[in-house]
Amino acid sequence: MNQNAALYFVDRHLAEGRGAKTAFREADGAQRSLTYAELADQSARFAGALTANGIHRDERVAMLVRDQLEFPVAFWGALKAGAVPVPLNTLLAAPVYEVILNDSRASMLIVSAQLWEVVKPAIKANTFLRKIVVIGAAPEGCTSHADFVKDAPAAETALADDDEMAFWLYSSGSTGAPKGVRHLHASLKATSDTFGQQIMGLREDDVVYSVAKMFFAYGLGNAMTFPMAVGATTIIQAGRPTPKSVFAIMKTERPTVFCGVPTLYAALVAEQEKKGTAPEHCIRLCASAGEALPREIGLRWEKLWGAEIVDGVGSTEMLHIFLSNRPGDIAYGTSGVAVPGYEVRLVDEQDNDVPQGEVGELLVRGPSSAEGYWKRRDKSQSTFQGYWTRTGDKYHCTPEGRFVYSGRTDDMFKVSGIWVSPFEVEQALGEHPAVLESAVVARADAQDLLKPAAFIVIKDGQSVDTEALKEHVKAKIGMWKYPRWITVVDELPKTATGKIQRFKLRETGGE
Ligand code: 3SK
Repeated sequence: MNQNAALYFVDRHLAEGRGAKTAFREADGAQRSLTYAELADQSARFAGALTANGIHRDERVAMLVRDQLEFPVAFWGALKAGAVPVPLNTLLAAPVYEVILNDSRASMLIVSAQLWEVVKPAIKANTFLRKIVVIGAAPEGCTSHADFVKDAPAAETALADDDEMAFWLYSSGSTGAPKGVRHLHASLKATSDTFGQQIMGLREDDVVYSVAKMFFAYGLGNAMTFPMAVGATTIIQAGRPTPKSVFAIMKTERPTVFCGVPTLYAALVAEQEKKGTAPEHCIRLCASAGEALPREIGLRWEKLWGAEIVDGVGSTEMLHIFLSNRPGDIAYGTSGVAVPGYEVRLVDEQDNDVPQGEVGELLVRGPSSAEGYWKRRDKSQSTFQGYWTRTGDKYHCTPEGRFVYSGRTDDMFKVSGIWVSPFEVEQALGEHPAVLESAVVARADAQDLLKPAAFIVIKDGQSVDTEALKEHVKAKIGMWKYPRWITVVDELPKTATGKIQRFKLRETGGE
């Protein structure tokens, strides 16, 4: 099937009689909804408006759009026009938007009205943008989305090949400048065929709710391509998912599949345990990614919700999850095994496969790897090595063949000559009843020797004796690994995908 991905994900549903089915429903804001037929029509008219405004094939359309109905309309509309949508993280600051808008050389920006003030300073000196469309009331010099599409003719879907560039995502990683990750049309179907269908087993009657937003690779699959591949319905939430809003959505919107991140699972479990009742929901299956799900959280969630969490690992470069547990075969505390269609290897610093049980860098091969980074030949060559993609994640494999996360290649450090994974220390801290979450970094002591330093967030209403917490870690994982310094913080710095930004903590210092 060598074709534009929009034909498979959007227009196919009309031919298959699903036009009247709700594709997206907003859980907040104006609580609007969109059927598959409306999406097909509105995205074709968005494509027509792009062409009418001189935005042509291969030109980038930056999307600073919250999770609202205009997100899928603009994304699929851009693909239908042969243009390249570039969804942007809605949580960034103006200087980063300035860098990304210049780096991508986007010709058009579509932005939610609520985000206009944030991005406005970033476009002052931009010489590439020819059109700015605002979803909501348009400020001077911009066009409202309603006016943009008002008289636009529905465009024919542009011809595109499977291996043709479709869209970009900007990867911030845990350090460094944002990199444009270039993805192909075929990768969207590859990830929904593999993780979406073969692992999650999504069905047409599912109602999917993902707290990960659609501008993340994880959310793009969960909330858009996976449900759309089977004609299911997605509940979208423009606002920030807090335990309160998530509980309310579970109760009123009745999702059957929930896609979360470990921090939120931890907060939901803590909140529900405080209530001392069973949660009200109809969830049959959950997914988790972004960082490894602590074993305890998985077990406590399952006890309360009676639904398994399929914990997996993916990357922006691979578009979605390639290593995962499977429904009915979950080992909490591990990332499971390779998703069908993907192969993984663990290698040492010389790129030799490590013996079973030893820690190595995870390499992955599969049908959704990106074509490379935009304008970063060096970084592209060191990450995308032939069929294999380097993840920068360290793993080891259990005798049962399950992969266990052991930190980032760049976060591991040695204490007294022995490798310490910050993740292992964080797991031990997380097993203390007062600790909600934690992050561990290396810090030099008075002798200039590296030792673990911990930043912890305490559960509501709890307090902690830091000396006792050090003893708790010693008892769990060994004398040399305990954090010599513990700083209590309100929250941990994280990337948009929920990964802890340890580099920020290294810069901050602490007690
Ligand atoms: O961080 C992850 O595990 C992930 C999963 C799916 C898609 C993208 C990412 C970064």
